[in-house]
This record gives sequence, structure tokens and C-alpha cells, in this order.
Amino acid sequence: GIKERTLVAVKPDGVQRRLIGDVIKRLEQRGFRLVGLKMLQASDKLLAQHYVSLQKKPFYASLLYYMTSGPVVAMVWEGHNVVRSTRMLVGSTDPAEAALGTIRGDFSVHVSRNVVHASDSVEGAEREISLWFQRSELIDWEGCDHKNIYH
Ligand code: DAT
Ligand code: MG
Repeated sequence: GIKERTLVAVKPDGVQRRLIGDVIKRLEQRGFRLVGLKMLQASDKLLAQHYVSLQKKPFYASLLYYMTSGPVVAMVWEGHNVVRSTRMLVGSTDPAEAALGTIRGDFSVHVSRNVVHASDSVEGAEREISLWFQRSELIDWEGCDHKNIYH
């Protein structure tokens, strides 16, 4: 439905490299709606929950170290098929495999510094959004362009 939501986060490398605006620009111009936004220093506890499925990976410790190395910008975006479309817009996990025109394909080189996070399923998005945001931090609003983006 058009109320589908996804979690996007500009990772510490993206923040340091001044790419927050580029990430927001691409999601906005696609027609998605920003319903939550904050900058934060993510805690180990939050990231351990966020990346629970990667606990056994050899890169897990360095991933958490990197993700806590500086501020991240967490966002919730809403729209029709926003989870799948945002994954397409972000590109493959390894920037070497990411198509040009995607965020990772245009702005990154190495898998361990791939600029942005995006939820990979609707269920995953719901889980991640509830980890990163309080309900009161999400704003339900309708854009004046709604009828031009949808039918
Ligand atoms: P994605 O971020 O595309 O959903 P993922 O969930 O498989 O990818 O992994 C989460 C993050 O972990 C990924 O964005 C970067 C890091 N990562 C994944 N595979 C890695 C690897 N082989 N070496 C180093 N970091 C890796
Ligand atoms: Mg993932």
C-alpha cells in the first residue's frame, strides 16, 4: 500500500562526506515522503538489535565499530513499494556490484563504507523503525502533490 514505510540511515561515512543531502534528494525526487528524521550517535545496544542477523559474521565487530564511529542520520520514508524501491535506489551491498545511478554505485567503493542503510523487507522495516524511532517521532502528513504521484 501507499502507507508502506522503510528505514533509511545515512551511515557515519555518509555523514562525514556531506552526503546527507544527496540521499534525501534522491528519495524526495522519486516521490517518497519523509515521515521521520533525526541525527543521533547510535549506541552499541541499538546496533546489536539492528544487526542481530549478522552477529556471526566475521565483519560484525568492525561493522559495529564503524557504525558507532560518528553520527548517523536515521529517516523513515513512506510510499507505494517504498521498501523495494529504496533498495533499488540504494544499490547492491557491495558498491563494486552496485549499478551506476544508485547511491552506493555513485558514491562508494568498499562494502564496509557503503554510505547508507535501507531495510530489506516490509517486516524488517517495521522491526527496524520501532528500534530507531518512537511512534511520536513519526509524522503522518499528506503532501499537496499526492494526487499527482498517485492516482
Ligand atoms: P545491506 O546493507 O545491503 O542490507 P547486509 O544487511 O547484508 O547489507 O549487511 C549490512 C552491512 O554490513 C552492509 O551494508 C555493510 C556490512 N557488510 C556486509 N557484508 C560485508 C562484508 N563482506 N564485509 C564488510 N562489511 C560487510
Ligand atoms: Mg541489510
